[in-house]
Amino acid sequence: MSRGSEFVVVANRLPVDRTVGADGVPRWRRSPGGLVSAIAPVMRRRKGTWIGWTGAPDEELEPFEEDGMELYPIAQSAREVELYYEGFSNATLWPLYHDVVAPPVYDRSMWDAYVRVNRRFAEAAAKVAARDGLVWVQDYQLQLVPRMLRELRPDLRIGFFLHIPFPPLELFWQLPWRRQILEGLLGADLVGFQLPGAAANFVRLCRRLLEARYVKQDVFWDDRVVRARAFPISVDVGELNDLVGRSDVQERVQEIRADLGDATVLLGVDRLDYTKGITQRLQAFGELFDDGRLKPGQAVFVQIATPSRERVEQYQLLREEIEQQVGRINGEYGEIGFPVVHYLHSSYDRAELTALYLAADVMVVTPLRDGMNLVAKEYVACRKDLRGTLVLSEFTGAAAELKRGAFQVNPYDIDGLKSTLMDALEAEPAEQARRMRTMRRRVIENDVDRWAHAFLSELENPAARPGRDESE
Ligand code: ADQ
Repeated sequence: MSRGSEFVVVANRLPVDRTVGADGVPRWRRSPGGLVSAIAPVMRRRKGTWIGWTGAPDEELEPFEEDGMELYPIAQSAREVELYYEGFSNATLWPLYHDVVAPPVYDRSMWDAYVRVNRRFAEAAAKVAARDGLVWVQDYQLQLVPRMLRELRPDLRIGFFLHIPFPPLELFWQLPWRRQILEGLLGADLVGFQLPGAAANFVRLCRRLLEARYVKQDVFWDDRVVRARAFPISVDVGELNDLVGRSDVQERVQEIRADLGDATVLLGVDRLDYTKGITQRLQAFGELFDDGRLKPGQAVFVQIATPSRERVEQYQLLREEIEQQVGRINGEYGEIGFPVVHYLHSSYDRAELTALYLAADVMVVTPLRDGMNLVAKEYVACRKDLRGTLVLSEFTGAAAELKRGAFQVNPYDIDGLKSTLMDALEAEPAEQARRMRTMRRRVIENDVDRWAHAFLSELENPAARPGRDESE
């Protein structure tokens, strides 16, 4: 790495997971998901390096190569994982940025760890990036990196993308370290958000909190122009298309359908997270049986909820609540061998997930707040057959693009959710096809490659456009 990398990605996690091969030897495997598959080709083309954590505490590893990518591991001690990752990232920023649907924890030792770990990432990026290189920092765990990196390496072009929502001023204002976070982000040349509204929140905060001058979504800071823009992320349509075409996947769809009987299948696929609205959707589904609008045998709900952030208290409480709910509904309406809610904790591979999407009649996506929600887009990308309906919360980023084809809901409105579930369940094939076609057009047109390309071209082509200052 003597001349350094022209392209550097900085993310909390490396794009690989540890596995054990058939021979018992530990190996790395590329992590599933669109972000990695969109960025990996760019990494190979541009001699890229990815800086991130392996996911194991107290692990010091030398840089290594995997799948054509240079990987640069960053160590985190067990205490740092507790304070920086589980603490400031996931107990402070995550709830604050998701409409405070759970109370954020404000703790100074968590903040100190956040600063310390962000600095470690920034120093690594400063070390590996080539002169005038491009650095792309990902997500809320690393919001201080742009500024720290700029101080170390003013020659670099720095982009930042936030995968989660960016809150309105009234909420962000709570944060004791609001100024530092904002100044951290302003170290970038380009700050990307999922939606234009989030970019607008950011610009408004720069004006109110820092008294920064701005024109439209360009903020003037430190003799530089920082662009705030929206780049709605998407899914790898090509990969999902290939999976849908596989005979083993199609066979698996038949098996799943046969196992579930004649019932209409509703499906939820989420990380077990309080922002996803899992309790609201289960409550609505349960009440449809209470009201007699659904009968056992007529509909089943398959809820896949992968455990996540299990050491954070709010996540433990949520898990207990959902387990009780599922127990109550099944106790009331299930029969031996035929539960009405199938609640599964496993993490599935892409093929099994695709089979589940294809087996579902109604995909239920009801977050209370979500930056985008890729599950909704994956479902649409898989439904080449133009069957199935999507129930989609208004509070997801995906709703901005899919609202015309989806059955939109406000997940806080349980009666509304119940009626919408029934509408989606009862939609005729012609209506399903009409809606699905509308949604597919958007998803196919704007897939994850297009997203990565849009962000990187904007970052590479700085448009200096001095204009009238709207803040005056
Ligand atoms: P998440 O909050 O994790 O992402 P989401 O966008 O739905 O939410 O992505 C989840 C991904 O994990 C999907 O690709 C899904 O297929 C996969 N997944 C979920 N459950 C799984 C399981 N049991 N087994 C295997 N895979 C599973 C954050 C933000 C979102 C934003 C994304 C991307 O919170 O708003 O859309 O980043 O920017």
